[in-house]
Amino acid sequence: MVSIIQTIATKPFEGQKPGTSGLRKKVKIFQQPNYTENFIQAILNAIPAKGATLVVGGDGRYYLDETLQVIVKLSAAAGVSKLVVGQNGILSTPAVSNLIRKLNATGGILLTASHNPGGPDNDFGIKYNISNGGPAPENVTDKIYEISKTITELKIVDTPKIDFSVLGKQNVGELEIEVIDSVHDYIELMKNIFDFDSIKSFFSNNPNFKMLFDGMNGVTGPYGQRLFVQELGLPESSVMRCIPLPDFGGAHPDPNLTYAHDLVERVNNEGYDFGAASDGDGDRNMVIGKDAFVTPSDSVAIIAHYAKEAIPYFQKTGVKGLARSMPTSQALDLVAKKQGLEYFEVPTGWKFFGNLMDAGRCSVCGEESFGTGSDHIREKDGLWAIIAWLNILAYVNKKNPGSGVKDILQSHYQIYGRNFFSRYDYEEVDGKGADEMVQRLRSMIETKELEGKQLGSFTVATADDFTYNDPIDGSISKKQGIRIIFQDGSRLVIRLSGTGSSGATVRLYVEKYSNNASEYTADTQKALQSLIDVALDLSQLQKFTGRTKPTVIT
Ligand code: VG1
Ligand code: CO
Repeated sequence: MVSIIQTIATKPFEGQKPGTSGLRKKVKIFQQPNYTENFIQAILNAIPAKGATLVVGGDGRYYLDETLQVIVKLSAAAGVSKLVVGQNGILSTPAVSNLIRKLNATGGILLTASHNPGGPDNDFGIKYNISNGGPAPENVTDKIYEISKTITELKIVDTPKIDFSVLGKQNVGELEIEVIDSVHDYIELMKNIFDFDSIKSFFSNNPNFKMLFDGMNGVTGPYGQRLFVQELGLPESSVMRCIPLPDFGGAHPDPNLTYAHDLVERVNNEGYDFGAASDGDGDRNMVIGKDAFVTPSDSVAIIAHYAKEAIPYFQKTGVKGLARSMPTSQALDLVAKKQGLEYFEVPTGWKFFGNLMDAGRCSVCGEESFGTGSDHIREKDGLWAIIAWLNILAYVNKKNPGSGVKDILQSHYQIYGRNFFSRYDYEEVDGKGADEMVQRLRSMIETKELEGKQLGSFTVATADDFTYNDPIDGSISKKQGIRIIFQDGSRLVIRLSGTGSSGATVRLYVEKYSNNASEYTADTQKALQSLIDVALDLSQLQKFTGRTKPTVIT
């Protein structure tokens, strides 16, 4: 059947500029007539879409269903060959990345605002990923944005509503739509990467070792259920909040000590040895143990340390190099140096790791924002990191029975020293004040007045606004964050978030290194207090934002 393509006039909307990770706005904004249509059309025009195979899915948040129908109508008119969609539109971000690669697809459209809250009054998001499975790089997102600014018409095929609950193929004119099982391919991938047998024997040899996974009412619930209960044979009491809900049950699906407090409390009060959570779309992770919190910066360093010894995937591929985002602590660099590996410091946002991985120069990478991953896909991968920790626990327990998360942390510090790290987030502050604060720091950097300056007990070595020269494609990304590095290697970083949907979010990152073994068990906030004082004083954050306290401390 030949479809009838209709042309509908439209007008550009302001601000359809993809941020750190796609276009994220309040649902109400996406609901304006033609707003979502315009942005999808801009993506399809930018790809271009004729003959394309696209993987489509999201984290189940409110407005997913409506957007899926828009994608079908516009894709059919744009000449897309095939849409591969998760059942009920459900696919985690890592699962989409895997499917794009596995199916040799042209790209994928991800319907998520990740860790931002969902529901009619909260956030929705649309992100485009390219054929390597990773977030579109800036030249592609810039193109999408340019098209969105001048768009005048939409091309649609008006079709009855597609039912995404039924597995199998259906057609809209020339467009084939295949609805697939949301979790199957991803589970297969994990089983090929990790040593599931050794994890299973670890649990059966240690019947008292209990774990708890929190899906936070986000997309990873069904994946976690399948992995931990079906595959690893753990009891149902090992998982919680595993059904994706359109508003995440009113929770903020961000796995950190503040927003995952239900998990943290249960682990503390009910005697769990290992706790883990993932965010709305499944790319973030948090790992905690009995009396232990693993900072994401330590987590990626520890995974890199054990990768080749403990994880079958890296035994096959080797570990080619390591990379972290600029604000992430330098713990990973120490592992790279010891292992004689190349390492890279890239701007915030996963898209910068993709080039390094495609060029075979990076195997394991991470961000301080609970993002950890490897070159098995081109997104960070929450469940991957959680299973990596189980795999490492199983490995370490073969040599040292009874080792828990805390022991693994401490033995890492014994080898490398400890990089104390914390992030302060000031959410939804006044945008103007935040900009002025950053401008003031920038001008202090330009005049070089900070260099050599004594701030508290710290002396500034260098200060800059981070610029990244991509070693693979030569692209240059400027103004990626204010960085103040002290003579003892401690660092302060201040940048504005690129993922918020209203106001500005200021992120302040502090890092201090210690190789004094008597400090390895110290409390992070206490260890960092003097540096935090310096940061608040130097930035005059309170004056510019009116905030005396951060919204979240990690
Ligand atoms: C934040 C994090 C960044 C992460 C990004 C997307 O960005 O800091 O490290 O890559 O979110 O994560 P920003 O610009 O707000 O600091 V996800 O899980 O929301 O896709
Ligand atoms: Co996410």
